[in-house]
Amino acid sequence: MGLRPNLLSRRSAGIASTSLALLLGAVTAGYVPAHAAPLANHAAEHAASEECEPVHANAKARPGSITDHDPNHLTEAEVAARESELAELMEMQVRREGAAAFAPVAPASIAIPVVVHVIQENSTRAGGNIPDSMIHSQIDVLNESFAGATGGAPTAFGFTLQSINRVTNPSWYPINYGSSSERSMKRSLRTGGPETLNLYLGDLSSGLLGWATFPKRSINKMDGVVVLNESLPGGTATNYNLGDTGTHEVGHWLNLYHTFQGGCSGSGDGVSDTPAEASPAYQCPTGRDTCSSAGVDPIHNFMDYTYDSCMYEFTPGQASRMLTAWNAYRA
Ligand SMILES: [Ca+2]
Ligand SMILES: [Ca+2]
Ligand SMILES: [Zn+2]
Repeated sequence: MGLRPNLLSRRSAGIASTSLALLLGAVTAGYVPAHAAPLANHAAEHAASEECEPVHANAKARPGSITDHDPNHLTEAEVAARESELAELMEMQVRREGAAAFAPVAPASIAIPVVVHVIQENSTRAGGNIPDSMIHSQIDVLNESFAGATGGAPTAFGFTLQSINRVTNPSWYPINYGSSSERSMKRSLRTGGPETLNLYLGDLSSGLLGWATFPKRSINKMDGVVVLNESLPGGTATNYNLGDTGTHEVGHWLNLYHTFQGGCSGSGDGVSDTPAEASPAYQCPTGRDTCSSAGVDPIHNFMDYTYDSCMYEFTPGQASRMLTAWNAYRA
């Protein structure tokens, strides 16, 4: 895809409806991601298959490109439906197991098994053959990020690499967001239960940096995280090659919304300690404050769209939200 690496920018999102796609944005004017189709179309396209969940595309694109489209942005109705489902699941679980089911736990006490699927077109680096060392570094970045070692709050999660599965299949490369080939890939490769993080690496369609599925009541084969191979530490995706696309996408997989979800009004991202933000922040702006409510924009948060070098934290509220979701959906 000719759009790489200059177009790499994981910022600029939009929500399709079911998975989170990070767009490697293009500065190219008028560039529209292939999956930026209207939500209704997306939903219809997926309605035929039970394995297709509404994906909230967490597309990241370059500044100035598709920022108006945000194919990854959930509508307020979608957020409301998800929040209501979570509340219901929590209530049922508390009834069954007591409030202890949602009690705090020690940092990094939950070890998430990670199965990495390296999708390749051929055996060359350009064909997706990235070295194991990059994958090990990505796992390190996840562990540091979620431990709060880069500046943020510690979370309950640690990550353990379970296996690296290399698959050469030109028909799955690049990984095409929302496509039948993506579904075929996941149906063939996904392993483990709801607790297992399946991480798919490859070149991605439409300049995307990555996408992920949110947890849902019934975890199916589509569950997982897709990340641009060259966004891993040491990769060629300039400004997005420190591994934070992986961190951001796993944040979605653990139920976090973008910090700019809902803009300045309403419940926003459902987290009280992330100041509301009107829109995604790109690069690493100084003094950005887009909502009159308290606090400056959380541009250093992993769930915004800034450069990898600019994002380094989760908040205690996000850590709590992820643990709740883990207990409700994945434990
Ligand atoms: Ca917030
Ligand atoms: Ca503010
Ligand atoms: Zn996102």
